[in-house]
Amino acid sequence: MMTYIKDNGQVLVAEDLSGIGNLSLTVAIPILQAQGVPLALLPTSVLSTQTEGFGQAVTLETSTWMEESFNHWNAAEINFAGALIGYLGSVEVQHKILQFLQKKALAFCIIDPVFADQGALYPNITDEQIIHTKELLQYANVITPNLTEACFLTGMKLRENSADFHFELLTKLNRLTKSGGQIVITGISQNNQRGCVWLENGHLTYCMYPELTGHFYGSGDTFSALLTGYLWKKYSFGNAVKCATKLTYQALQQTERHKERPRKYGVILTNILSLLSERKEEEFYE
Ligand code: PXL
Repeated sequence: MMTYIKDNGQVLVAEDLSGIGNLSLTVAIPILQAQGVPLALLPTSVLSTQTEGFGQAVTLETSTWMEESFNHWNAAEINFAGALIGYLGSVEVQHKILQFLQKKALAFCIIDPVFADQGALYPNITDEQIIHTKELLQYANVITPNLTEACFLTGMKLRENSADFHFELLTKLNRLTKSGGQIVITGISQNNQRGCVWLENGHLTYCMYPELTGHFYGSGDTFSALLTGYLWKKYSFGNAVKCATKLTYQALQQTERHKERPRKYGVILTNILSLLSERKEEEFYE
């Protein structure tokens, strides 16, 4: 049986709005809407395209508008039940988010530290932004770095996947979050499978699906949005991670079937959105 949560405020979703490329807000909005989460949207920048594969994107800075929106929300007495923080394209934007988190002290705060993948930083990301990302993580009770981001955040070298390596990464990442914070590392590859790892009562736990070929832009944003929705619906952390991983896999399977469509256009969500709105996905874990 599903447990519906009493609506006690909006969930802030702070990510970029990219004109081309199904990722960030473009995937978070439909996923969270289909999960019934009340949203407060904060585009942390407006871009002509996502930053990879299309050349230099045209960027609209939104940090001044963000501050004014926070002031307006205050005046309009908008309540916040939580936040999902994703891609933040500049130090100014990070600073505005930090001020918001300091003021609100939210108990439900998911931070996806989006700044790198496949062993490298995303275009235009600076070392200074990584330092500020760490500052933000202190306010998170859930963080969802991919393996590359986990290494940058902990200063550990990317090495052969092993249980010891994953345990060490998770332990070090734990020190960066709010006390009692939970961490799930995505983009783990093992034995032709791909998925994520987290600690369940101190034990390493994996959720893996058959590896699909190639890179999927926006897969992390899809996962963090799904996870936020399930946690908001009060699934246990382990079940929320399993459901989010399963649906992310289904979205990537659908994306992969469109062989002629360049991956830089992001993730195709149509199948999982109908699963979410028909609530079929819950049969597996409830
Ligand atoms: O999916 C991560 C992401 C989010 N937002 C923007 C990006 C990327 C990855 O490249 O460019 C703007």
